[in-house]
Amino acid sequence: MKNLVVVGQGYVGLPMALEAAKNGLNVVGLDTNDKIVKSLNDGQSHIDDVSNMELVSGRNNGYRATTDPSCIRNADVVVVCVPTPLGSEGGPDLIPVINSAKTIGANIEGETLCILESTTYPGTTEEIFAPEILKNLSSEKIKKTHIAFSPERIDPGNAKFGVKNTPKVVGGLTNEATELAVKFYSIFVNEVIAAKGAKEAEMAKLLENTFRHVNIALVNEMLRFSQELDIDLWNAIDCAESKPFGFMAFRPGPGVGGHCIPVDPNYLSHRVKAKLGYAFRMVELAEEINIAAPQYVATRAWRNLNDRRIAVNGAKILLLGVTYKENIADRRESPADPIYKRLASWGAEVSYHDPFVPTWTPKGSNATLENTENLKESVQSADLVILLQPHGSYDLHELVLWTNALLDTRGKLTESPSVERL
Ligand code: SAJ
Repeated sequence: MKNLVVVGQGYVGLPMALEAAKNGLNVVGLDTNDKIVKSLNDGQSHIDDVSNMELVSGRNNGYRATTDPSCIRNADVVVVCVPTPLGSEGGPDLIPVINSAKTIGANIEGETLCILESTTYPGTTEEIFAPEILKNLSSEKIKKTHIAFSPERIDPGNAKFGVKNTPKVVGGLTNEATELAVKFYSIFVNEVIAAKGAKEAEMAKLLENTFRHVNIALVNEMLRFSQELDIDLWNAIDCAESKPFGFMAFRPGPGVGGHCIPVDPNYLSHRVKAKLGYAFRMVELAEEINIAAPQYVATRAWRNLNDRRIAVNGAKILLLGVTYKENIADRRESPADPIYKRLASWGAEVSYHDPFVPTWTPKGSNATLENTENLKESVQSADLVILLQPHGSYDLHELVLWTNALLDTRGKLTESPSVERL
């Protein structure tokens, strides 16, 4: 097992390719985007979590990128890390997966292990990925083609856990495929866990993210009635967190962003409905609650202004942090977009500050905003500041000193006359 091809050089494929190259494998990164391929070969990373220096050392370890799928002919292992965005019917859009499988089938030569890492519903590897690889192969080649699934567990911005030290789950369509996948990942991952099969490995990933989605929805819903019951849920969560077993703290927020948590659980509910005809109610309810979170923030902003006899129409509101979580630049499914839209629809003059976002066109609006130059001035002159993502570069104490009124949607600041917690 020396020659590896990683299909898709995004935030999942590239770090894995470089880690494998670091551990002695001959690695080719296959991507359809020739600009990305060129920049990778020039040592320019397009991934926040991969520095140019890491990329250059990857190149020195023999890593190269290409758009030419014939590289698959020499591969012992091909790993597919392509996007599976939410499709129009609520399930994953599997076109990139199908195209990758077709490409593998058209170029595969000798004994090859093919692994799908893209997040999808249980059954995809067996019912879609494998048939698209195998359908035009001779029975001889089919015997030498092993297929497995292994969920990606890349956490954007996580400085502590990376490819090597995040345990890897693998599940094959055959026991031999599982064993080969364990052997492959063990070359560059400290701990590899063999699932019963591909479906269990697919389900493990969806369970991980559905667990988060549902528990975030739980505290988001509890926050609303706690506020009306004049109970400080933030403090209650801090207290509950002292329990050393059987509890994991989640905290309310302005909404659930990213391309994992708000998306992956839908794949499961879509599959259950499509195959069994009934709803996965827990996910649907969590979805309903989390989607309403940004509107709840807008309503609390309106109430904060109203309590001070300031009309929201014409009010100057500053949003701090428009990415989907702190300390990263990723804006996918960010709650800032619906919050902006709702406040602007009420006539507020909304501006923003985010060290990671130089210009911002909120989804659903045709306004393009520039990042605020002078943070202190903007905070001081705003009728209301809304802290959405507490990026590490913010000095939260300074914000409190500067602001007339701040709505803290992350429970990071102690309440004071000028600071209201969501
Ligand atoms: N959020 C809350 N309250 C919480 C936790 C998160 O409102 O208590 C919000 C965040 O602000 C964000 C969204 O939910 O908008 C998702 O946050 P996340 O911490 O789950 O971060 P992600 O989306 O980057 O999730 C990734 C996932 N990694 C993979 O799918 C491989 C997830 O499985 C990880 O557990 C998560 O990172 C992590 O632990 O940071």
